[in-house]
Amino acid sequence: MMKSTVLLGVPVETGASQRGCLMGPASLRTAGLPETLQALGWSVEDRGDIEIAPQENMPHANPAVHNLAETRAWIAALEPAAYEAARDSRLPIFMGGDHSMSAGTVPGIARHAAEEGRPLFVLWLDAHPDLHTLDTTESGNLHGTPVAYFTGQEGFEAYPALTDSVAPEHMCFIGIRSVDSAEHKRIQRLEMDVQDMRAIDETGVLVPLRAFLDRVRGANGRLHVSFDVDFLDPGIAPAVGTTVPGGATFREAHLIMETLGDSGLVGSLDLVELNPFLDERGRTAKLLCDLTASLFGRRVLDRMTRSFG
Ligand code: 5AB
Ligand code: MN
Ligand code: MN
Ligand code: MN
Repeated sequence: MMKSTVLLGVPVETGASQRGCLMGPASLRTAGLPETLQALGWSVEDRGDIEIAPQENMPHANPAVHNLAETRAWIAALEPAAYEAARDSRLPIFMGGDHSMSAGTVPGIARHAAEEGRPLFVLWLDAHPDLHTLDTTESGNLHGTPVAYFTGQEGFEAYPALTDSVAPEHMCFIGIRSVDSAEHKRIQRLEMDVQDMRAIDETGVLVPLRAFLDRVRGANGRLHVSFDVDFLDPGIAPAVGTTVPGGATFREAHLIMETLGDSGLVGSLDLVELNPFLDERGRTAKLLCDLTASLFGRRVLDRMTRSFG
């Protein structure tokens, strides 16, 4: 189990506003994610891409909602696949795919955590809190709904029944800078730990991150990290359909991943919303590989030692 990872490709794009996330897993492989992790001493088992069968249209009372049947099928397929990946490896990576996939990966990880007798905590690195229900989403793009679903909010009768949820107080959001009013109300009602970009400007990323990691450690928790490409500033990560200005810098993102790696608390990772159709010569995919490497133990001094040794 030590330093073993399972890679699972999740070519879902039906939850997003633009097409292209379907190519995300291929782009991460082309950028060298498996080899990067192997070079850091990890054993890598690539389980390929998960598939779903073609779906019949499934209407909803909220007419904006679309591709509901596909999302439902992805969740149903992903929950057991994520559970098995967590059972079989130290730190599985779910390569997306749009963020609707986390409505499947997080509940699967939560089931594994419950079996271990450990509470699951989730770090949501994103410009958006993804806290819509099927009734409140205005765009109807279901990549805006996973957190409301897996924290057990009402309004998800059309998604698979949730077996293991994440407690709202076990969430931490960093990078938030685009919140819809229904999401804002939910954040206040659930008293969630939401660090917007202003908080990052004021204190830097380490103050809220360390406080959260202390909570995870204190509870003997297991930590899932969900990394949405739009967490990053669009200037360094153009390959995403939902760009919002003022995102995390290159060093803020690496510092978060290095600190997460040092903590030893992370048990699973989603890499989501990469849209290779919008990338520039693979730079966003390569950046995601490097950020993942920071989480998996690559350190600047080690690199220097190697390059000068
Ligand atoms: B992402 C928005 N709140 O509901 C909506 O990229 C954006 O997974 C959702 O964070 C963004 O459509 C979903 C306006
Ligand atoms: Mn385990
Ligand atoms: Mn997201
Ligand atoms: Mn987002």
